[in-house]
Amino acid sequence: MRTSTLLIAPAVALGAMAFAAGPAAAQDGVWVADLAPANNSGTAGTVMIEIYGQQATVRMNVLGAAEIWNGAPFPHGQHIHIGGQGVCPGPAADTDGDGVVSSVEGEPYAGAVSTALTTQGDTSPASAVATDRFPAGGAYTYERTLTLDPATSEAIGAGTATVEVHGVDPNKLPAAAREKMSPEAPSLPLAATLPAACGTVVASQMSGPMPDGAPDTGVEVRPQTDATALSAAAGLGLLAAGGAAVALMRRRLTSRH
Ligand SMILES: [Cu+2]
Repeated sequence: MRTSTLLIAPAVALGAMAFAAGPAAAQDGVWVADLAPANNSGTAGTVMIEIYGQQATVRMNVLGAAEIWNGAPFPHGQHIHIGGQGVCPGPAADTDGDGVVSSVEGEPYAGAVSTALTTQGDTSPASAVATDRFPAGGAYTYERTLTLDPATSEAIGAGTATVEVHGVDPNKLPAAAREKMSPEAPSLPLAATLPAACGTVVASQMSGPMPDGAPDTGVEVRPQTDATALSAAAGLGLLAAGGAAVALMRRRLTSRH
């Protein structure tokens, strides 16, 4: 990744300059999260959240996720969580001793759902378990531009927001957890909503939040172009699998809709 980071440096610098050109909200800029496996899932991923005003473009690349659920691609609920400490829960959060940390047990650490990163329609917490409107399968990319509510923007700026991907292969769970039902969706097995990967949302080192007191040059600030964002993504390792593979995954994802 070192080589590609060097190669994209000029493009990233251009993106940073675009953000520095005028007044902007404190959260305007590029935010990222590295998703680490939770609950023995083997799931990992990267998240980039590009905020401009109330609009946010969320890009995700998730690998190693549970593949099949009831003979169909396993749907993966994914959310921005706020209201906690902005950290991912460790094993000590397993208060009922079933060997896994549910979303409810993890809430004091990672927070509660504030934004459902659905593929279409509503993105409010009401869609937290809308299993028919989330990405599915063992590996996927996600991209959507949505409106962030002010509390979520503030939490991102304060470093207390996390992103979680849910849904773990039941075979990877301890016996005590395998047969349980989900605390947040009683009609679903616990495995369907269990956190599979989690990461804290932090400012991208390539294009962080605005410093205070930036001069107003009168130049209109525009969101980064896709090309710039993709270049930044390459630097993060988002495209580690190669542009062709990501393009293929994206085609698969969009062909379902
Ligand atoms: Cu979640």
